[in-house]
Amino acid sequence: AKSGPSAVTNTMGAYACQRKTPLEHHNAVLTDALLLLAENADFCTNEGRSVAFKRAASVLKALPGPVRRMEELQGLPCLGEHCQRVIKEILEHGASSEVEMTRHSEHYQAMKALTGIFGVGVKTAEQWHRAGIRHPADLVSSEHKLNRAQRAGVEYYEHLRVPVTKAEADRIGEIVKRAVDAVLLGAEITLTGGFRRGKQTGHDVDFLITHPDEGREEGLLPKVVSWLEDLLLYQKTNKNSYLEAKEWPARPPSNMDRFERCFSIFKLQRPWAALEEPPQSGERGAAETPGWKAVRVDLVVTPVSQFAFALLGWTGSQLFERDLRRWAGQKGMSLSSHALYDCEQKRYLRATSEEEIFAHLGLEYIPPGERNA
Ligand code: DCP
Ligand code: MG
Repeated sequence: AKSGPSAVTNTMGAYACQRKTPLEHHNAVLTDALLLLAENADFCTNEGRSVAFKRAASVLKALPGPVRRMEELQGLPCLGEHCQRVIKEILEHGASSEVEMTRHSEHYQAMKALTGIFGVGVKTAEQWHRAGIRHPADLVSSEHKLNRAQRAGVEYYEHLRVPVTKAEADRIGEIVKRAVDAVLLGAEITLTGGFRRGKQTGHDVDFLITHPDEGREEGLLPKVVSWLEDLLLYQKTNKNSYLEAKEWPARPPSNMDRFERCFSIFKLQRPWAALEEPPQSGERGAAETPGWKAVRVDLVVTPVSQFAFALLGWTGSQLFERDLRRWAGQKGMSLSSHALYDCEQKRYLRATSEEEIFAHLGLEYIPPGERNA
C-alpha cells in the first residue's frame, strides 16, 4: 500500500533534531506563509509565538509530499490551532488573509527593511520605527546615532541584501585559506552555516578555523584579519572568552558561543565566478555593476578539541540547533558550540566528530543536508 500521511504522522518526532529536513521540500507555499508570521512575531518581540510558527513550518518541510487536505495533518507535532487556521485558509482559498495583511502592513515592511541592516536588531529597529524611520535611507539624514557596525550596514545595505552565492562563498573560502596558510602552517578552514547544509545562497558566509595541534590556534585571528586588511570593508574581532572549568555549573548554559570570532564585510572583486558563470552580453553591463560586491563573512576560531561541537553548532539551521539544545536538556545534558556536559554524571562528554555527539545524545545521525529544519 502507498504510505499515506498517517504513516508519517506516527513517526515524526517533535524535535527538529529527530527528523530529516531536506533543503528542497513540497510545501513552500505553506511554509513561506508561516515563516512570514514567525518573522512578524519576531518584529513584535514575541519570541514564543515566533518559535511556534517556525516549528510548524519545519514540520511541513519534513513531509514527503505536498499537503492537500487538513486531514493529512492529523497527529503531526507542533501544529497549533493558529497554524492550522492559516494552513486551512491557504488550502481552501490559495492565501491567508492574516499573512497578506501582515505582508502589506507598514510595521512589517519597515521592520524588515530596518532589521535588514547589518548591526541592527529588533530593539533598535523598533525605536527607530517609533521615531518615524521607515527605511535605511531615512537614517542618512536623521539625527540618530549609528555605531560602527550600523554605519557599515547602511553604507553597504544594497550590496548586503543581495544573497551570497555558493560560487562567491567558495571564492571567499580560497582567499581565507590563503590568509590562514600565510599566518599559520597547517591551520584548516571549514565552510559551515547554510552552505554546509547545501544551500546555494545565504545571507553571509561562515567559516570555522582550527589547527590540529591544540593551542596553536590561539591568537590566530588578528593575524588573519591583518593579512586580509585590504579586502575588508569592516571587521570586528572578539577574543575567545570560553573557560571550560568555569562554564558549568557556575554559569547557566548560554546560546552565544565565546570563540575568537570576527564579524566582517569582504570586498569581493568581480568576476569572482568567471568559470561557473561566463559574463552574459548585455545583461550585466559593466556600467551599472560596480567592480566589487560587499559580502558578510564570519570567521570563527576553535581549539581542535572543541571542533566537532563548533561544527555542529555552526552548521544550523537555527531551529535545528535550538531543538538539539532542548533535546540535550531533556536528557539531563547541556550542549553548546564548545562542549557537551552530562549534568547527572557531572562530566564533559568528549567527541571528535558530529556522529559521536549525536550518539552521546541518543539521536540518529542527521547529515548536514538534512538539518534544514
Ligand atoms: N548559530 C546559532 N546561534 C547564533 C548564531 C549562529 O545557533 N546566535 C548557528 C546556526 C546557524 C549558523 O550558526 O544556522 C550560521 O548562522 P547564520 O545566521 O549565518 O545562518 P545560516 O548560515 O544557517 O543562514 P544564511 O544562509 O542566511 O547565512
Ligand atoms: Mg550563514
